[in-house]
Amino acid sequence: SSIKPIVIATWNVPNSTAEAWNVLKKGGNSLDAVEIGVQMEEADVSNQSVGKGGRPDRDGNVTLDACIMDSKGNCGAVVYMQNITHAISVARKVMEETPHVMLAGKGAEQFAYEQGFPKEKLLTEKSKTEWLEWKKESKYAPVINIENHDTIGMLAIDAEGDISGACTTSGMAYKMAGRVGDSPIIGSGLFVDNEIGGATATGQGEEIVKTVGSFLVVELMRQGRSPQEACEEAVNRIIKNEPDYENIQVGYIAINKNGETGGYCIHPGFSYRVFSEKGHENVDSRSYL
Ligand code: SD4
Repeated sequence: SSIKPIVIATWNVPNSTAEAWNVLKKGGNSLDAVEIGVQMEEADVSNQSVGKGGRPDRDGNVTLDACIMDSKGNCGAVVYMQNITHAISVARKVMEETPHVMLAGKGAEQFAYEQGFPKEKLLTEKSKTEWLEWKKESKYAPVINIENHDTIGMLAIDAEGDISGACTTSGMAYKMAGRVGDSPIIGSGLFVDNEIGGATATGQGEEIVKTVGSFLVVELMRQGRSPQEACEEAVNRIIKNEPDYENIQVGYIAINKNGETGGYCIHPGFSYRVFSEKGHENVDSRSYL
């Protein structure tokens, strides 16, 4: 007996999972659910790691990364995109309206305007003030402040049993200009295989990319691991490769075709939201440390 519909998301994002749940409960598909769900965080200026209000790069520019993947294996992504709040929806347009998977920078922005997205200023006064404060020392040490890490990755299974996922972020605060993380990279920040399940990631993107984390989690589930075991193995892979792991946070969440879920991270403090008929809860992820 599988649990469906169901939606899970990185971090404690009750509004986003509730929004996605509303789509699923009405019989909507998982692709719409994850898009509408993560849009909430993109529009929320109090979330300083996603969309509008996101922390800028070290030059003061807010640059967004996002990707989306559907149950048929289609995907779309935007990287290093400025001036557009809903990066996830541009990623979906890349998937549906172009022969490509990924658009970057000015090209992504230009495409977004052609698709009717409004130009918006993404740097809020709050994020600007904090950046100016940071600039006084300009200490380029992308130290993981685990509280800062609220990239949203979301996975959903609809009533038909079809799985989709979305991931969207403004990336690491005060990153180098042009830096792209894991979040828009299919297989790293997000991966969905409708036969098996899906996974998505948050935390220091470089480590996730180096281990192709979300693809790894899904492939481990294919080999018979539970979502929990698969997330643990993917984190262990980072621990093995990276002597500096105590200064790094990475978190994975996963769901399998039966609607079983799991999550694991390096440092305590990461949690994920689960919303199904059984209820709506914030689950504290188990951690390596
Ligand atoms: C990145 N994974 O760009 C993202 C960062 C993140 O909350 O998770 N921020 O590396």
